Amino acid sequence: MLEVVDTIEALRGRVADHRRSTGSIGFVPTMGALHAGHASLIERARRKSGIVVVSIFVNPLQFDRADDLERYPRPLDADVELCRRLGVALVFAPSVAEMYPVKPEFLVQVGRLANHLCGKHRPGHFEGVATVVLKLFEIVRPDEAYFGEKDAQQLAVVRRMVTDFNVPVRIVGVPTVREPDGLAMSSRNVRLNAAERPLATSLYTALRKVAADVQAGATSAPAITGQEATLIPADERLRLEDLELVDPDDFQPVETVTDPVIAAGALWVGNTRLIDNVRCTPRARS
Ligand code: PAJ
Repeated sequence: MLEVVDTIEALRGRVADHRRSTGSIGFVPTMGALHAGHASLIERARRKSGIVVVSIFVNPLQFDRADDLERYPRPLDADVELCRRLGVALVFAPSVAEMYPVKPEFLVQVGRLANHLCGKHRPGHFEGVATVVLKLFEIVRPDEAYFGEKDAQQLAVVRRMVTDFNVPVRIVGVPTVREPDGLAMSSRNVRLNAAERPLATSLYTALRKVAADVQAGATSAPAITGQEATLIPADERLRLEDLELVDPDDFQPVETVTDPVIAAGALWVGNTRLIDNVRCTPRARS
């Protein structure tokens, strides 16, 4: 039976009850507007963990633009219904006042991992993510927590944070779930209008071509990304913000590809910023 709680105290009480009866606690933090990508995290958690806790909280601390925060979809009833169908035991859906009763004086500062890509273009974003994830870990105290590879930089930040702070949780990365045409599922996709939607797939097309180039033996990152950026159609509604090859662990740009790298990109489609990434493995050297 699914339970929905909105206070930290109630959540802690219910988690403690479950821990006594069912063993391990799996945790899937989300901002709601759940789709098949979130569902795959929950299904993975259902297979591995005793019970699954899902948090639904649109975290103001990680938004750099007020309009993005305001426009973020919040279909709570549908989200709870999906969680029920997926066998989630507990949904934690706190208010902003419950999570931040006063303006926080302490934030998790992120080092080099936040210097590039989303960290560069969205100042304070990863500090906001790391801070809320650490708070949620303290509230839920999960044994395992599940994060999507869709947000590869976020996954790297969370992995490193639990290492640096000795947080006793196992982080599990889950592959990106895509629409049939390749577009990575995202809560922001609903903002794309009918004219914008077909344009949005061009980022994944470019990223896949980057991966194919690396696989075929190309090694110069600027040459590869410069070439494949041209796959983004010249359209006034599209603006490629990033197309970079980065190290999978520290997210620093790579100039010459010798080991596996992540090709990461951000594309503005109208007023919506979409991100995606693909892992690239160089051809084995003989
Ligand atoms: P949100 O964007 O709701 O994503 C919640 C989780 O779902 C993240 O781990 C994200 O990587 C994963 N996810 C999103 N789209 C996916 C897809 N297409 N395939 C697989 N996984 C996908 O990420 C956040 O929320 C927040 O930053 C949060 C971690 C909850 C902190 O506020």
